[in-house]
Formats: sequence, structure tokens, C-alpha cells
Amino acid sequence: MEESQIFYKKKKESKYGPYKILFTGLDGAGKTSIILTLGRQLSKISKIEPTKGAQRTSFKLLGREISEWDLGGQKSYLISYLKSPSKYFDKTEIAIYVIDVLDDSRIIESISYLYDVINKFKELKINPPLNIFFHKYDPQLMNNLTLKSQIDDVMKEIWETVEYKKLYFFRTSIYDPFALMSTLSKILLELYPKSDLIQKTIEEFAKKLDCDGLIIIDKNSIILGSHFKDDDSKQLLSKTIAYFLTLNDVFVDMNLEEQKDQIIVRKSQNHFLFKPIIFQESKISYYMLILKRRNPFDLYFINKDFPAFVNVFKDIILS
Ligand SMILES: Nc1nc2c(ncn2[C@@H]2O[C@H](COP(=O)(O)OP(=O)(O)OP(=O)(O)O)[C@@H](O)[C@H]2O)c(=O)[nH]1
Ligand SMILES: [Mg+2]
Repeated sequence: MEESQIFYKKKKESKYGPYKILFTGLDGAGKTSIILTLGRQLSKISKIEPTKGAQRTSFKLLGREISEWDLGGQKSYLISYLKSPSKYFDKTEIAIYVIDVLDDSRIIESISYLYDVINKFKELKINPPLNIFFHKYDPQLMNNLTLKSQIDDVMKEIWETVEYKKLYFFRTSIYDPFALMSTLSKILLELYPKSDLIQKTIEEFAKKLDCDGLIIIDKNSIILGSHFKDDDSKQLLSKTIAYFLTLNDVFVDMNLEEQKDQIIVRKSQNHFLFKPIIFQESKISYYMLILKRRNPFDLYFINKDFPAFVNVFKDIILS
């Protein structure tokens, strides 16, 4: 009897406890900047200080708490994490290892610490997906062939050295926030089985509206789903969404937000429509940005299909 109670308690805990996301890597690699981008706290990045030890922040995604562990990367801290692996690394659900691609003098040191971390995971018998970010790969560097081949070499070296099942590589930059958010969103949504259904529902709705692009994002800028007719439309929406979110924040601060509100912008033949999706009962807000290009349309075209979509969307989110 007692045993089954313990079992039940444990199960419940693991079902509702926060997901632990671990950010690690050398000092100055960009971990805290990435975390701040995630919360749309870009204004804080210019005042950033080296992180002291392990800092935890949390936020909710799809009703479940995500706990972000930002492991400050100064040498003395790195050593202390390795000394107490169960305190820092255990129960990691997703690991993000950040490597600064602009600092090639420290690449070897960085890879060496990565291998130390992987060994600690093995010791702890955990194998969370390990996402390696080749970070500070800023947009203006994308044509730099030397850097590209350097990154490819490092990737190959890691790939051939470690035996680790779930190893993924990304090139990231805080100066391409949409790509960074898309990457982080995909990584985090892997934890949520219902995310596929959410994406499918969003795609169907976009097709029904016959729009050129549609993105649904939550207040932390996690992209829950998107659909684009072509790459051009994707570019237009990805370059504007942060501005719509910021503009909306300003309106909310001015108490100008109402349930039926939307922001409409027309630029040449491009019509952008930004709309909060508010669930009255739970006070959770999501945001939708739609692009319609050709075929001038009634700016309120969305209103007849919107409530039905919100109901379906809400059922999935709250299920
Ligand atoms: N060019 C470029 N600089 C970046 C990028 N991301 C972060 N930085 C800069 O890198 C520096 C270090 O960033 P942090 O986020 O403090 O690095 P950290 O990994 O948290 O460092 P510790 O807390 O010491 O472990 C800051 O000056 C950032 O502005 C990026 O994508 N591109
Ligand atoms: Mg930091």
C-alpha cells in the first residue's frame, strides 16, 4: 500500500514538475544573451554582465513550467560544476552548449569542456538532447567561407569523437532573432507531444484563409506554429514580427488592448494583420501575425473564421 503511494507521488511529480533546460559553455559565449532573446528582453543585452555561478529563471510554455539553468562560464565555475555534477547537470531535459565562433583561440578549450559535460551526462546516466550552438554566426558572416569551413571542421571533429545519440548542431546569432527563436522553439516543443497537432491546425487555418504567411507565437516569442507560401513571405513575416510584438506591448502599457483588437499595416501590396488570441478563462495570450500579399482584401477578412479557430486552438492548448 505504502509502496504504491510512493509510486503515485513520484509519477505525479514527474508529470507536473518543470522541464530543466541547461545552457552551458565557456564565459562570453552568449548564453545569457540567448536566454534574454527568448524572453524578448533585448534591451537588457547591452547591460549584460558575466553570469555568477548557476542562475535559474523560469517561464511557462503551453501550461508547463520551463526552468532555464544558465551556468556562468568563468573557469572557477566550470570546475565547480564538474565537481558536483548531480547538483548542476542531473535531471536535464534539454542541453544547449554554446560555442563562440568569433573566438577561434578558445575553440579547443570549448570543445574540451563539451566533452567533460558529455562525460558527466554519461556518469549520471542521462542522455538529454544535446544541442550545440555555433553562436555569434551573425548575418553578415554568412558569406565568410573561411568561418564556414572552420565550423564544419569543428562539427566533424565533435561528431567523430563523441558517441552520443541525440546530438544536434545549429548556427545562431542574436542578430537574427527570428532564426534563433525558431531554433529554440523547435528544440523546446520537442518536449510537448501535442505540438505536432498545433502546427497542423495552424497550417490548415492558414490554407483556409488563403494567406501568404501565418505565425502564432506566445508572449515569450516561442513560435508555436507557422505556415508560409514561399520564402519571400517567410522573410517578410520573420523580419516584422518582433516589431508587432513590441508595438503591441506599447499599446498594452497604454491600456489600449481589447479582446477584438488588431493591428493592421499595409505596405505596398502587403497587408499585415496582427491579432492577440486571448483565452478569457485562463488569461493566456498568444499572438497571430498574418500576411496577405496579392488580392487586395477586406481588412477584416479574418473575423468570420477566427472564433472557430480560437476554439479549436484553445481545446488543444488546454487539453
Ligand atoms: N556578435 C555577436 N555578439 C553576441 C551574440 N550573442 C552575444 N553576444 C555578445 O557576447 C558577449 C557575451 O555574452 P553573454 O551572453 O554575457 O555570454 P555568457 O555565455 O552568458 O557569458 P558568462 O555569463 O560569462 O558565461 C556580450 O557582449 C554579447 O553582446 C551574437 O549572436 N553575436
Ligand atoms: Mg552569462
